[in-house]
Amino acid sequence: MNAHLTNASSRSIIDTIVRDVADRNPGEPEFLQAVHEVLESIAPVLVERPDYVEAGIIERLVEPERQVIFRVPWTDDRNRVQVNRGFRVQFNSALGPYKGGLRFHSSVNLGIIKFLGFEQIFKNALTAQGIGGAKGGSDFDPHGRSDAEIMRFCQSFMDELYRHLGEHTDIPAGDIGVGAREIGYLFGRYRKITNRHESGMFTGKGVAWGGAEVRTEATGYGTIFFLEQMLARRGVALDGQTAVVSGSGNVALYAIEKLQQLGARPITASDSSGYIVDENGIDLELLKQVKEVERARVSAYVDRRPAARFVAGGSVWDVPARFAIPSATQNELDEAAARTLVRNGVVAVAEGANMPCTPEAIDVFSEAAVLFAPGKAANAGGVATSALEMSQNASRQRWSFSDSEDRLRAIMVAVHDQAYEASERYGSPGNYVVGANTASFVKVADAMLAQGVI
Ligand code: NDP
Ligand code: 2IT
Repeated sequence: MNAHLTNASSRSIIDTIVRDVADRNPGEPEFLQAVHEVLESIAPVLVERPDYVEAGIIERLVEPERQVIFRVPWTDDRNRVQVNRGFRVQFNSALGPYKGGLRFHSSVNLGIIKFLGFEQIFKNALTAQGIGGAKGGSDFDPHGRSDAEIMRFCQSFMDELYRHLGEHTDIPAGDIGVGAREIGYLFGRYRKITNRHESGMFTGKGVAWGGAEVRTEATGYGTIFFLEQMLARRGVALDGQTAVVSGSGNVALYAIEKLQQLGARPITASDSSGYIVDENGIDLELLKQVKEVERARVSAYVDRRPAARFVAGGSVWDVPARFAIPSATQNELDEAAARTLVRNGVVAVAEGANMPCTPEAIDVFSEAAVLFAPGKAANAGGVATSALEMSQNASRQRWSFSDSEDRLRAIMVAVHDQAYEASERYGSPGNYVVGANTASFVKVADAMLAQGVI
């Protein structure tokens, strides 16, 4: 059966599966968007590999191996009981233990966690670090909560989640709303419940207690390393050019830092209240002070930097620049924003966030021959460095900052090259969406094929 798949029959198999996924997962538009993007890319792979179709690889890939939803009750500072919902979606473990971050944000629901977990399967495959894909989180909103409230929430969250975790089973890390502070409380509670100091069951830990050098910087740095590779292939310089960056969290701050180290001039940052523009280049120490130390809104930056301006609401993509680094959240850059960027002369877009560009925006970049790096490739440096943290924990070693950064850079070069080569092999040279999706899909599919129907 299926010995000779044509392009048309391979597309029709994919269309049927996409329809089936839509029917089986109502009310989960982000998950469908992520599935659609991956499956759209892999038709040329199926033409060559009818054995994947016969083994039901795609139908199995789009169904998580395990999904956990749980109650997270906690008491706020006014002694009122609050109830949130916790999630962990263990999507695919063909390549290694489940690995992926936790997101605490009011918008979190099952569909969001499934989209993130699905993306994580392919991203993790690209890193070549032997890690499966997962994601978790809660609809808890940390904004404005005291440290004590954050701690009580994290402890209650871990009271349920711990039974599903372990260094050989499932290893979480941070994502939106989960940084060093939350990881500390989560890790501490896990230790207390299990009576084990199992360093490798969480990544993104403080460097003083088992964390890896460069993990904090890794996602932002890695995104810019990927950008550097894309530009080098086209002979475009990074040095001296302007960049618009969205977000002002972990990914955005360290994307800005690496852009500056490489001689570029990032001129924006944002949060859900609006964006700042500083034509002289962002003062990173000030921005870190505002966001990481004071945990204030991004507008506080302009109070101490009179040459900069704050725009409430609005779109940071209205600011003209050569490069765009969306680093806040999904679907933050739509078709209209993409057209504005193109009109203003953007030459490359690298996704620091997960799925920040809508499919229509990606089409605009593609038509305008703008270099485009999809998140599952461009932001893979975060999880790749998490895997380096796991290696160090397992071997009780500590690698220096510069050694770790060299390893991160080498991984990002390899991620770039794999994606580029696959884009050529499957007939879309320079299309990194096709390249990243096909290169990673083949790795996961081969592992699933070898391990039988499970
Ligand atoms: P942080 O919580 O550190 O920062 C998130 C930033 O994005 C904040 O400035 C936040 O503003 C803004 N933001 C979040 N949600 C929204 C929204 N709905 N609308 C507008 N702005 C929003 O998160 P990270 O920097 O860690 O994550 C940013 C992105 O990068 C996410 O897509 C994440 O999945 C992805 N990513 C993260 C990795 C990591 O290692 N941390 C690894 C790979 C990808 P505000 O405070 O106002 O909400
Ligand atoms: O989206 C991501 O890759 C992350 N939030 C990081 C996951 C990890 O396990 O380091």
